[in-house]
Amino acid sequence: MPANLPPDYFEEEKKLRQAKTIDEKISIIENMLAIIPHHKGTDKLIGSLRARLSKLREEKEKKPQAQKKSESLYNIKKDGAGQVLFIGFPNSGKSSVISALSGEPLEVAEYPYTTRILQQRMMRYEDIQIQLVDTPAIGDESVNMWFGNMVRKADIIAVTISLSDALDVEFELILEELKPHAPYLQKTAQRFLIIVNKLDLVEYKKYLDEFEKQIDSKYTVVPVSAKNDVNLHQLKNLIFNSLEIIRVYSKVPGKKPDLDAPFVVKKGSNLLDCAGKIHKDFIEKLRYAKLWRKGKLDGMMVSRDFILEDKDIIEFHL
Ligand SMILES: Nc1nc2c(ncn2[C@@H]2O[C@H](COP(=O)(O)OP(=O)(O)OP(=O)(O)O)[C@@H](O)[C@H]2O)c(=O)[nH]1
Ligand SMILES: [Mg+2]
Repeated sequence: MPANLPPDYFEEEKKLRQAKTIDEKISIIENMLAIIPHHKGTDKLIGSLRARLSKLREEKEKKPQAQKKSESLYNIKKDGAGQVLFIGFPNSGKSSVISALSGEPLEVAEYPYTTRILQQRMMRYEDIQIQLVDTPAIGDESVNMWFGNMVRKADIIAVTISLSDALDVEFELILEELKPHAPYLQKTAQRFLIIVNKLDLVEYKKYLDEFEKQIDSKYTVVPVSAKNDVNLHQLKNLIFNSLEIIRVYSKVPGKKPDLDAPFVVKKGSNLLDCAGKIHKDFIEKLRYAKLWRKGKLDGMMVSRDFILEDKDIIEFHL
C-alpha cells in the first residue's frame, strides 16, 4: 500500500468492502480515483483500480443484469396465498378497486393510462394475504411485454370494466386480447371474474342487467363501486373462494394450536399433501394425526388420505 494516501481514500475503501451492488461499487471506485494523488508511488494502485472499474462496467453491461431489470418491470413474482391479475381498459378503475381492497393506495386519476407499470398490493383476507396485481391498461405500449406471461400464471384474472352502455363490447375486446393465450390458460372458467366497477353511475344500471343476462354462465360477474365501497366485501370473499384454497393450522401435542399462521393448501388436499407442504420429512415420518373441526370433530384420529377442510386444526404424530 503506497504511503501518503489521504484519509478520505480509506473511508471509500471501507465503503467498497461493504458495497453490494455493481452501481455502488462503480461510484465508490470513481471517488477513490478522484481522491488519489498522482505520483510514482500510486501508479500501480491507480492501474489496478482502473482495471477493476472497467471490469465492473463490463459486468454491468452483461445480459443477466438487464434481464433482471426487465423481470421486475414485466413480471410480478407470486406471493401470499394466490395471485389476482386485474386487467382492463383505461379508467375502468383497476387501481381504485385494488386500493380499496388492500387498503394500500395506488395512483388513481381521471385521465387514461395512469398506471404505467405492474404493481402489487397485498389484500388481507382474515388471516392470510392475497396478492393483487395492478397493470397498465390494455392499449399501453408495455402490454405485450408482460400480458402473456402474467395471464398464464395468475390464479385469478379479474377483468375490470366500468359500468357503461358498452359492457358487452368491452368484454368482447378483452376476450380477443386473451384469445392467443387461451391454450395456455388453466381451468379458465373458475379463474375469471368480471368486475363491473362504478356501480354508483345509476343511469347505466339497465345495461348491467342486460349484460348479466346474456353473458355465459361460466363467468362470474361482480358489480362494485370502488368509490362508494359497494360490494367490495363480497368481491373479497369471491376472490378467496375462487382461489379454491383452504387454511389448516398445526398443533403440537399438549399445546394450543398456532392460529396465527395457517398453512395454505389446495381444496381437496388430504392429510399427506398437507404434511408434505409443512416439511418434506413429514411425508415419510407421518404416522397419524389428530384433527379438530369446529363443531364436528374433536381430536379424531385421521389417516393419511383424510380430506381436509378450511380451518381444520391438525396435530401431526411422527
Ligand atoms: N364514479 C366512479 N368513479 C370511479 C370509481 N372507481 C374509480 N373511479 C374513477 O375513475 C377514474 C379512473 O380510475 P383508476 O382507478 O385510475 O382506473 P384505472 O383502470 O386504474 O386506470 P388506468 O391506470 O389509467 O388504466 C378515476 O377518476 C377514479 O376516481 C367508482 O367506483 N365510481
Ligand atoms: Mg390504474
